[in-house]
Amino acid sequence: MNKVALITGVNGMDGSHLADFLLAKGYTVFGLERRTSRPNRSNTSHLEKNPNFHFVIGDLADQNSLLKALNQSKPQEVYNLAAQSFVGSSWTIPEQTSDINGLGVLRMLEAIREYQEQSGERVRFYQAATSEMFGKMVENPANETTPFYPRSPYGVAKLYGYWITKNYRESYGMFACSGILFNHESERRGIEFVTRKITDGVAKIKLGLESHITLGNLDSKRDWGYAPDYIRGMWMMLQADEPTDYVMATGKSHSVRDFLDLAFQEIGITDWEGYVKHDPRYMRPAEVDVLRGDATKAKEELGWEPETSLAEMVKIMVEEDLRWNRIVANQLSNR
Ligand code: F7E
Repeated sequence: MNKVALITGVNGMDGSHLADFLLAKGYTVFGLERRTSRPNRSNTSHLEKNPNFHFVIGDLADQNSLLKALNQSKPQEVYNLAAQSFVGSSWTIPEQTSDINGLGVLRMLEAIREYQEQSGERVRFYQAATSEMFGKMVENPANETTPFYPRSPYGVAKLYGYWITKNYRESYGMFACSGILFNHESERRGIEFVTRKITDGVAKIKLGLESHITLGNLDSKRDWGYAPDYIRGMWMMLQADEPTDYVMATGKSHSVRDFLDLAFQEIGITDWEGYVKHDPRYMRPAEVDVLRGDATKAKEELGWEPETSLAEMVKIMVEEDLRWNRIVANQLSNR
């Protein structure tokens, strides 16, 4: 019989890539979606007619809706990818960030416990933890034993999600694990994140639609990988014999400037300084200066490794943003 998975945050970058990945593996996939007057399905509209894919209404802020979603979908695997995922906004809405990214994980774990008890079925649970938990980086590169030092309400809330997942594994013997994923990006990334902001901006500059990109701190460094590689890692974690936590990273760190170099190269510009403006609005009250991960455990135990280089990923993202911006520009000029 085909496996069934429930994905929270299915409309996001990771959720939509994971849905594609699991459907290709023959899963039936349920995607948890919050009730809104106009759902944002820009990453998932292609799934609407797939007979093996179903949206299910639910919210990490509403415990009972999670139990209902589990009863409706009857999954063997639950991937908790829903979150307030933008670090910058976590200072503006710290309480909501903590509620969803922290307590939301607890609500899902409790719902799974209840569902398991009622149905007699076993569920494997994946929690989307993050390199933001390392924040100030006590050790570089960071691995699964590195002490945490979060630098934002986002990182602090995610740390609760990580610990409660570990605690439910140890308290109740649940198959529950966290993927401590370093930054991963794709052409489906939200436009507010620095990578997509840059590739979209570069595409608009190339097409004559914009004259510059406005950014904050260009010196911060991130360990950037390609999201579909990390999605494969999430799935591998839930196929393992034993539940445990894994760091997933490329092991290489690049600055925002390096990313700008690669993106502008794609449109034939080497001297990009004149195209980038600075605005202090995009600076953070406390910055994570550098992130770099050591994914040796995932490589040795799961055989996981990232396959796409940063340059390849930037190329994919710029090409997709050129394609998309051309379509929008043509539509506007035909009006
Ligand atoms: O910022 C700097 C900014 O917002 C990256 C999320 O997936 O990865 C992501 O969090 C860096 C920061 O991602 C702008 O200050 C400069 O140092 O793209 P970001 P993030 O904060 O690293 C982690 C692993 C997650 O878990 C998160 O959910 O870029 N930066 N200028 C800027 N950042 C933004 N957004 N916009 C700027 O204009």
